[in-house]
Amino acid sequence: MKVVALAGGVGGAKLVDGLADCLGASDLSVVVNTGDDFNFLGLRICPDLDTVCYTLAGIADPSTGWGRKDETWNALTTLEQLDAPAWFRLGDKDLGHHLDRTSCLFQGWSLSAVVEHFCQRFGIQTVILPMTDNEVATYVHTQDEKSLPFQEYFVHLRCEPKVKGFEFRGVEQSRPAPGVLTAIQEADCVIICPSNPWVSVTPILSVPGVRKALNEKLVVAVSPLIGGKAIKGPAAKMYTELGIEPSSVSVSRHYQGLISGILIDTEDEKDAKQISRLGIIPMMTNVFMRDSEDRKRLAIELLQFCESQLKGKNL
Ligand code: FO1
Repeated sequence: MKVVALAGGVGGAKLVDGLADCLGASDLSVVVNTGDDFNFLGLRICPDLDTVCYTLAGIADPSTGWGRKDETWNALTTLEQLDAPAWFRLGDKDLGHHLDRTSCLFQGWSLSAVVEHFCQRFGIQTVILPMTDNEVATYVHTQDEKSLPFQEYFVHLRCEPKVKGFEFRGVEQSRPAPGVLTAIQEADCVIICPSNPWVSVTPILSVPGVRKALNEKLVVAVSPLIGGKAIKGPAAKMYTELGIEPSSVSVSRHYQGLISGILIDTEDEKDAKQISRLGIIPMMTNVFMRDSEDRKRLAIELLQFCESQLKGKNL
């Protein structure tokens, strides 16, 4: 079965890791959010792409999910000594990657070419595609009338400001990166990973042409919320601040018209009826991924769910 996964940060990377364990390299393509990308200290940083790449290369920091394992922090210490911006913590190994990417982009490489080069050098066989090669920047509009670049909100201000809405600056003029639409067109099913629906998945869906391509496909999501709480990150807080109850029903509603099924946690069994009423098939399982066995187990269950839906729809 050919699968495309739409992924954001750490939750997305974990599920992609499980899927890569179950599927042949030519059967999995991952389309990654680039709305979180930004310039810091003159370097181009692509956090979600790096999280997915580091995870698949087996070099991600297991304690944070982002950054490199066995990292050292000499450059960061120097930045702190110099009173330079150090709120975004870049480790030494990670920095090497940012230096190379920035230099390649400066020489005229596309972002997808930079990612492909990294994958070749670090032994990643899964196809990893940025959602676009154009610059798109997520801004968080806050209830105190500010418009914050995503990492400023997420890391510098620790998600403290109350959100009012989101903007994906540049997305209307962007084009899907080479390979994105073809991967979707050739896929038997598309999986929306348990990433933040507002700031990780919506930017991907907003790239012109992506939603239209998805409308032709079987699309299945995995809820990033368990018992009304986000597994990681500010998704639940965002729902509440936007006046929406954080629940797997709300996640289903978020993707209504796009998905035909959703994996929710057994803790949210009470939501199943309401989700079915939206015309979406819920499946209950343990959605939390503690270790690599959980990642694989969830991926197997998800692929079986997709297969059963494909049979049901005669696709
Ligand atoms: N997240 C943090 O909470 N604090 C950091 O200092 C931080 C640094 C960082 C460096 C490189 C990288 O690839 C990711 C990093 N992240 C950090 C994670 C990142 O901000 C988020 O995971 C995503 O943007 C949200 O999906």
